[in-house]
Amino acid sequence: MSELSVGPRVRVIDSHTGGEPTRVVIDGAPDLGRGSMADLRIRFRDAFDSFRSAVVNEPRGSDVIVGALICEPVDPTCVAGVLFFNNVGPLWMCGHGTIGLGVTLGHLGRIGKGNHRFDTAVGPVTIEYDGANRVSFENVHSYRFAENVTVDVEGLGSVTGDIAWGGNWFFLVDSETLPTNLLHGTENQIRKPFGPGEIETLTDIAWRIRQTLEQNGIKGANGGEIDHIELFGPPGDPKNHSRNFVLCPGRAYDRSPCGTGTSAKLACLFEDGKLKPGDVWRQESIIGSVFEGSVRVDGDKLIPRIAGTAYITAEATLILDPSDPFRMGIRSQHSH
Ligand code: PYC
Repeated sequence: MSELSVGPRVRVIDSHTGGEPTRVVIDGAPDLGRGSMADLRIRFRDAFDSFRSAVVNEPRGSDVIVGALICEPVDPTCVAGVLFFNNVGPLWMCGHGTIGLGVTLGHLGRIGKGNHRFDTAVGPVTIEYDGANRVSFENVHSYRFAENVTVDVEGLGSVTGDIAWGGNWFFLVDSETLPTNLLHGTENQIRKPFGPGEIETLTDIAWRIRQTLEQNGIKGANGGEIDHIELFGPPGDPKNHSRNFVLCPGRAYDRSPCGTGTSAKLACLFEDGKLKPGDVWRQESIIGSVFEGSVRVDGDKLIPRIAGTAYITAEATLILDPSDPFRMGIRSQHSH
């Protein structure tokens, strides 16, 4: 198995979930061999990074696209295995991508209305598909790992947040608690509710927080890298509970409310006694798209359910011309 076994043509289906794109590879992916889904993720990361870059990076893609490689599931109760990846590497799980994959497999006629399971690098997730554009999924067990962690961020001062797992690691910060010189002002400052006009400022703040966590060795459980930063504040639409801004590992912001990020948020709300099992939490993204979230308790585990809609945007064949110097994509400047 090597990158050389990657053919010159790769068939993909593109969709977006609440504005956030997913590119599902349906043909032409490398054979990852056998092993657990976590093993396959490592093999994909270590042996097929150029393929990842070819699929999602420029000139065919962009920093925003999340790729989904479908493979044989390890768990026989699942209809598909899936590995998610972005502009800088593999993700553990992806909520908007799970919704996009459900709608993509429905579009291809590979699944119908009803319940189905996908095997991911962090375990199986169950989706419910309405046969058209709506998918809800039960995520993996989500939890808060550390509460009120304070870091001194260069240019910002003291910032406090929670570390939580929702299928990826998140540092969640209430934007209302950011240093007051950033809040409710004009130039380079954050309005309430924050909106697309603040994307550059929010990106800068979140990236500084991310780098500070890294520099200080602040991690999730088992040394997990905290590579998603979630800032939240009041909603733009009073029908919703909160608006968030999620910065992903490769410095692109999530156009959707982020399925794993909303799961992490639900875990924190639950642990704070602000959300009961069955309550519906409407999470808005920075562009105003909405996921509905709720939780159930299974023994000592908290299981979030996230619902959203996805739309197919393209059916395409990527051509990896051997004479093209950028055949395998242009490396993101935010790669490690
Ligand atoms: O929806 O979980 C998500 C996600 C992670 C990164 C981008 N979207």
